[in-house]
Formats: sequence, structure tokens, C-alpha cells
Amino acid sequence: MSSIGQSVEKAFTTMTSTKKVVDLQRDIQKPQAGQPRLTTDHGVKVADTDNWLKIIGSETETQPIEPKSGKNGPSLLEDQIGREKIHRFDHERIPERVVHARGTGAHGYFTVSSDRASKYTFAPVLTDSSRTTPVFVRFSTVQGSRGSADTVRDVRGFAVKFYTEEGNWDIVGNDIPVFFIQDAIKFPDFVHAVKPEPHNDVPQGQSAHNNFWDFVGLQPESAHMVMWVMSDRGVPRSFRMMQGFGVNTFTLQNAAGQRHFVKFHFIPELGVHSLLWDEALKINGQDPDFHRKDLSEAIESGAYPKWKFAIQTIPESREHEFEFDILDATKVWPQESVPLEEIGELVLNRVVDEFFPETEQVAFCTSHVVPGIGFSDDPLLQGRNFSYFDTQISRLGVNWEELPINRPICPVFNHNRDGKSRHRIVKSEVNYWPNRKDIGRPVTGEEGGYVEHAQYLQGIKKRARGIKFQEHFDQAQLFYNSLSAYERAHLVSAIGFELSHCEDPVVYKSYIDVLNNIHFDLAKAVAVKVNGEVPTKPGRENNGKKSKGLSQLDFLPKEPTIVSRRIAILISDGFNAVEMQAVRAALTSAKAVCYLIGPRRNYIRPMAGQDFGPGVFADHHFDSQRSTLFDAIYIPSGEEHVKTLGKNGRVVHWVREAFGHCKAIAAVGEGVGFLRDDVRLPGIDLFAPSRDQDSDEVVTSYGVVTTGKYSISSAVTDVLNIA
Ligand code: HDD
Repeated sequence: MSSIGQSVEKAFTTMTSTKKVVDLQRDIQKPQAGQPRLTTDHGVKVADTDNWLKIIGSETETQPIEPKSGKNGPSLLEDQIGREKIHRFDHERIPERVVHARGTGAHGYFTVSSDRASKYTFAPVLTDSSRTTPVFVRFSTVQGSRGSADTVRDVRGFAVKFYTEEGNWDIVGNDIPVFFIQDAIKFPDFVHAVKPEPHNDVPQGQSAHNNFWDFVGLQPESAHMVMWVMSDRGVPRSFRMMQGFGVNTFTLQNAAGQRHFVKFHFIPELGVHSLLWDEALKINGQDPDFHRKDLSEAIESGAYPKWKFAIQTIPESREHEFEFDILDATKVWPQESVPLEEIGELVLNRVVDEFFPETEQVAFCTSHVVPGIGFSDDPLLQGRNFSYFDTQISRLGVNWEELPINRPICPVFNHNRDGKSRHRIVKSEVNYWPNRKDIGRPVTGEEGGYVEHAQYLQGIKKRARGIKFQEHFDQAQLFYNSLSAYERAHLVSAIGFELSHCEDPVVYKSYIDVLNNIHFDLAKAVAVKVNGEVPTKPGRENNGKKSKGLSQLDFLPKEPTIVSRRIAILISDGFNAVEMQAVRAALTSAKAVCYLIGPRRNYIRPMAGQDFGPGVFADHHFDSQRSTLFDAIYIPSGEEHVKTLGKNGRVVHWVREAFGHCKAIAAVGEGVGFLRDDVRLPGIDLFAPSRDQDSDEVVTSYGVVTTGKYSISSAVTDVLNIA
């Protein structure tokens, strides 16, 4: 490798290296071609991995036994090498996660950007700006199994493991700030209802079925969360373009011993964006790994996903000032009364080396907190604190925290012993406390030991929920009222789609009553679609309240950006390669990712007079990709090329479909004519030519259809102007 290459590699390694990444190196094998050679698990070199040890027989006793001509005889149980290979294979699968089975993960780091949090906590991970805390983040869907598709309508998991100097801290959150249920004891019922139905194991990766809607109809505390998941939040464009929420109420404790309730927020730098439902449905078939590929492509191209980390805090003394219970996970804390304070930044900058040992074996626990961070009496959180550790034992074994991806970067020592697959070897005569040797002594709070906040409690022991936990529709209304007109329209279509997939009239008819408690118009619109009973008056009065931070429009990036957006450039023989290169360079320098799509994956010949050797190589052909996999399209000029495009039904469909999905479509020169005459986009003025300011003469001829995703459209327009 050249010295420039080496220094680039070194810089890249340093940038993407954290203490955790270094820690993982202890367990990483980096095989080179030819080395190491094949061995068994017990280290014996293997001479033949293709043939089971067997009897190769001869036809007669006298005939010589030639391996190549001999007769195949029985395989021998004796073959310890063959047996080991099959044993290991037979046990490759571990139980998939009971929920959130499908996911993908990446490494990164967390830094503190302001000292605001020191008012609330003494945890250095949130207050020490000189620290870089390594993290591992796993994104997931909830309902589908490991092999399901990425772009289903579902909640997305957003689980973050902070490897702090004081131990691991896990935020096991979602991309939606509220939850379906209030009390952990309802979780098995909820999960059974949303998962495939028990009699036929249908459907996969969907909530569009009788049992889910039956359950949520009968459990009205879910109404608020159902609104969120049926909104565009349920179909994110990318894991990198969604928010993350800790959902539950935690607590922070400061150096003076004061306690605040806290909610955690991650806000994506690229803004919050979603797919259209039609796109999501098609991508499910076209590329079921769309989201996981998107994450690794972005990281590998250096477009590191980033989130601002913010907190909302409420002092203990104000706990009961709100009309909702601040420990109820079906409620948001409206930003108007509890503002967000930005305190840090999360960056993902390294893909995993191997999926199973890292992404599949990573295991999170809400109970994993570090000094300065604690729990609240949120009944959902209390149950979660039991459930996660328990599930890791059945999935990974009791020593799961010794696995490389899960082990902390700080020293670990205690008197826990034995169990399946114990790795650590402790050389000591004592494994209990107190002991005569003073080994494994507990640590005081002053020395950094975890000390629970002392809390005064009085009450009766009872199976019940607090009084404010009885209200279920106020915030469902708040959410619906806060959406823009197009977001509401999408919500109506989504619920309409789902309820239409429920065959039992009891289910879809009764859910209309729930909707009518949220909004009269919503209930009527859905009822008409799904053959429900159209209500004649609202189920309850609308509170008319709105809040910021609920509509996705509140999370557009500060400046329009096309960073990491996928742009398809449609070309065929005779295209203007010089112009294409200029536009592509401008798009690429704005950090978009361009793909050339042509009639074949091979060299495509430019127009006469342009010397590009054998041509320009197309990354894909028109049939191997679909418009749904891209954010924008650009069609260069070139008479012959445009004629060919116009005769190709697939290409015409490409552009019409992209237009239908409100994508930016840019064309130059004859490309504009193609849009006008062959694609025939309705109602669009394709002639927005630039005019010379003095002479008013047309100086360029390009058309940009700016119908939808503003960030792409405006940026593409800018870029074309530059080009
Ligand atoms: Fe959970 C996994 C998020 C309620 C029990 N949950 C899991 C994951 C996420 C969440 C992101 C995947 C973690 C990973 O990537 O490995 N869960 C939530 C949120 C909840 C929530 C945001 C509500 C605030 N969960 C919840 C309850 C219970 C569980 C109430 C049980 C009482 N969750 C589990 C689990 C899982 C899990 C069964 C399956 C795999 C795992 O834990 O590690 O224990």
C-alpha cells in the first residue's frame, strides 16, 4: 500500500476507534489469504473437510481399492472431524429475541456538548466534556422475526449501550416517545396480540390483523401509541432519519443529592423523514434489507449518522403538577411545559466486523444504569427492569455479560460464579463477602459505588394503577391535532389499510368507536373506507390542543441537505456524458450518492464526439433496480439516448412512479422533452429555464420537478444551477 494509502487507513482507524473497539480487538481474528490454516475447534489441523470418513469398497475381494473408482460404502461414525462440523452447524441458531428480533447495529461514540446536565446529575458520561464514551446502537423492528423485511409498518427499536468508565448504561428505547401499555404485566398480552396469530402463524412483519386491532380496541390506553405507529413514523426512510426516545421516565441525581425525573431524546441531524406507504410496500419485496444496507452504506461512505442528545427534566417537587401522570409511558411531556435541553451528540462511525457476535449477541437491560442515573416508579419500567436480564439468560446464558460485545470497558469483579459458558478465571480462595482476605469489598458512594436515592413511601399494597393513569384520549387528540394535513391523510389511509385486513367485523367496527374518541373526522373517514359504522357525532369533545415536536415537519434539518441521499441517473447509449459528469460531481460534492442506471450493467456509449474510451459503466440496469430505492432521479441530455429511454416502458414507469412518490426529478436538454412527451407528467411546468438577467435570453434548458421531499428538490435545483 502507498504511504498515502497507509496514512488514510491510519486516520480512518483512529477516527473510528474507541476504547470499546480496541477492547473488541482482543477477540477479533483477521484471517489473510492462505493463513491461518484450517483446524478443528480443539486445534488439530484438518487435512480434508470435503469427504466424510467412509468405506470405499471394491467389487471383489481381489480387485484393488482405488478411491476414485471404488464403490461408495457406509460413512463412519468414527469421523470426529465430520461429527464436529455437523454438531457446530446444528447448534448455530440461538433463540431469536421474543420481540425486536430483526435488527442491525453499529459502533460509535457519545460526547457531551454542554455542561447543562451537571445541574441534574453527577454522572460523568453526561457531564464530562473531555470524555468520548464508546457506544453500540441496535435498531430493530418489533413484530417480525429475524428474516422479516425492513420497511414494514412498525415501531423501530433504538437501543443504545454506553460503555462508560463507570460501567455500562443502556437506553433501550424506540423511535416513538410513548408505549402501547402502562403496566409491564400487560406486555405478554400485547406481544401475543401483535405477533402472528396462534392458529396459522400469520401475518409476518405486520400489525394488520384481527388480533392486534382486537386487543388495542379493548385496551384504550394504547390509543395514543396507535396514532403514532399509524402515522408516517411507522415507516421511516432510514434508521438515520428517525428520532430515538428512552420512553420511560428515569431519574437523575446531582452532587447535592437532588433528584429530577428525566426523559431522553435523540434528534437526527438529517431530520425526520419517512417513506410513503406505497414505497414501503414495494421495497419490502424489492430489497428487504433496505434499512440495514442504508446504515452500513452511509457509515462506509463517511456520512456518519448523528443525533443530538437532549433531556427533559422535572424536579421531584413538581411531580404532581401535570394533568397527566409523569410516570405514565403512554404520555409525552409537552415541550411547551417541559423544554428540551441539548446536552450531547451521538455519532455512529463503524460497522460491525461480524453480525452474530456483535449485533445478534448484544444484549440490553433497562436496569443497567450508572451512578447519577436511576429509575422512577413508572410501572412499565419497573417490569422491564426484571424482564431484560431474564430474557438474556434464556437467549445467551447466564454469563452473557462476559461476551465481548457486552462486557464493560471498566474493570469487573464480583463473587458471582459458574454457570454455563463462564469465560473469566478468578484466581482466589474466596468467592463470598465478607472474607478474611478483604477481596471484593463493596465500594461507598463517595468512592463511586452505586447508592440508591432514599425515597419516602407510604401506601396500601394493591393491584391497581394511579388515578391519572385512567385517562387515555387527551394526548391521542393532542397528537392528531398537531399533525399537518398531509400527515393526517396518511394516518387515515394507514388505519384504513390495517382495518381492511381485519376480517372480523367486531374488530373493525369497534375500533371506529376508539377513533371517534380521538377525532370525529378521523373516525368518519376510516369508517367509510373499512365498512365501519359511520358516527353521527363525536365520541368526546376535542381538546383543541397542539404541541410542537409531534409533527415530523418540526424536525426538518436546519438547512436543506442531500447528504447520503441516493440519486439515480438514467442513461442509455448516446447520452451527454460530459454534462452528466459535471452534475454528478456537483451532487457528489454535496455528499449525495449517485448510481448510473442503464439498459445493461456494462459500458454505455456517450454521444458522438465525447471520448470516454469504452464508455461509462452503468452500476445497474433498468430492470434490476426500481425508483422506490432512490430519493431523486436525474436524466441527462442527449438526443439518441432520450429516444431510447422513451421507447422503454420500464424507464417511463420508473419516472412516473418516482413522480407519484413526490420525488425530485431533474432533466437537462432533451431530457426535459422526454419528461414532457414520453413520461407526460401531469400539471407540471417543465420549462423553468434560466434567463440571462440582462438580455432575458434562455441560457440553460433544464427542468426540475419539485413536487415533494423539499430537501432533495431544492438541493438538486441548486446543484443543477451550479452545474
Ligand atoms: Fe422491550 C427488547 C424497547 C417495553 C421486554 N425492547 C426490546 C428492544 C427494544 C425495546 C429497543 C430490543 C433491544 C435490542 O436491540 O436487543 N421495550 C422497549 C420499549 C418499551 C419496551 C421502548 C416501552 C417503554 N419490553 C417492554 C416491556 C417488556 C419488554 C414492558 C416486558 C415486561 N423487550 C423486552 C424483552 C426484549 C425486549 C422481551 C426482547 C429481547 C430483549 O429484550 O433483549 O425482554
